[in-house]
Amino acid sequence: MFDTVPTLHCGRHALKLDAPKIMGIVNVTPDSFSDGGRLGSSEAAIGHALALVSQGAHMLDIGGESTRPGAEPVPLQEELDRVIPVIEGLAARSDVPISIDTRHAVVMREAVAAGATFINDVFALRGENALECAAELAVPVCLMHMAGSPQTMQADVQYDDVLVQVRQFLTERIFACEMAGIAKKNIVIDPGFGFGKHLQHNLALLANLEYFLQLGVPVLAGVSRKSMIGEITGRKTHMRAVGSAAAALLAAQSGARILRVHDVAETQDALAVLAAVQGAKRTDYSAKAKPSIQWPDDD
Ligand code: 7PM
Repeated sequence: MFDTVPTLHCGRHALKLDAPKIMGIVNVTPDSFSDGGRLGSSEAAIGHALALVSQGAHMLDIGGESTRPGAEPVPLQEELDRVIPVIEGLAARSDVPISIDTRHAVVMREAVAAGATFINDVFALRGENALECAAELAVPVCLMHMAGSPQTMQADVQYDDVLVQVRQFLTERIFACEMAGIAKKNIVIDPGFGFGKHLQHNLALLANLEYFLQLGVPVLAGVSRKSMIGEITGRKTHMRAVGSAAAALLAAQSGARILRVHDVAETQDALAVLAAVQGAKRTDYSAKAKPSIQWPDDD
């Protein structure tokens, strides 16, 4: 799909996507690291993020939870107060690219000033000034598909063909980015598992993820602990690590280059198995080749 190995240039880091890379999720919300004070929760988030790096995360995604399905919008200043101290702390104390998960241009700008070098926008830069802002910041961006808005998306989910429609949307957003001056080498796409999708849609996307490789930009997949994993396994959020790693592995096998996950160690092990098996792949043999042994007919 790519003439050369796609490489994302995130500030001083060159993220070579020859093998799938792990993006560790760091939610900076009052409930995720609640030990009272603001400073304490920043420190807790930083500690968690550094633990993810030690488990093998190749990058970190910092989110102030304004983009979650069904979430009420968080005031801009609140989002900034949550994420900026964490980005500053991690920029000083970690050596992996830091992604900012936001749909607000102001947050993108402040986050990049604080040390973020990747923008993860579940709204695919459709927010006010977001396209212009991302073009100016000139860092790689992830464009995610979402049907509707975070408040409405699960309300009335209908697709004639989820694959065609999600790919069409992403094609249009890539075009809009290029028109705004964002280089194609700085674009990553994501079908947006769980965002305005039911299980059948999520499964269709995961089963046919190759369909998105034709767009010629790296694919990011985020299936970690999502309701689709819960529906398949019958498990509650914190018991979904194995199901999530299995789903991440399938995404990787279908060509996803970045896996956005909570359970970094488990995903790392799953990817190690994939790499080992891929390394033993014989290219001189194919299932279509004529077998050298002729089996006798059954008759
Ligand atoms: C509640 C429900 C909390 C869902 C958090 C979530 C993605 C993302 C999220 C994704 C990209 C989560 C989601 N999901 N960004 N942000 N792709 N690019 O599971 O799939 O973290 S929020």
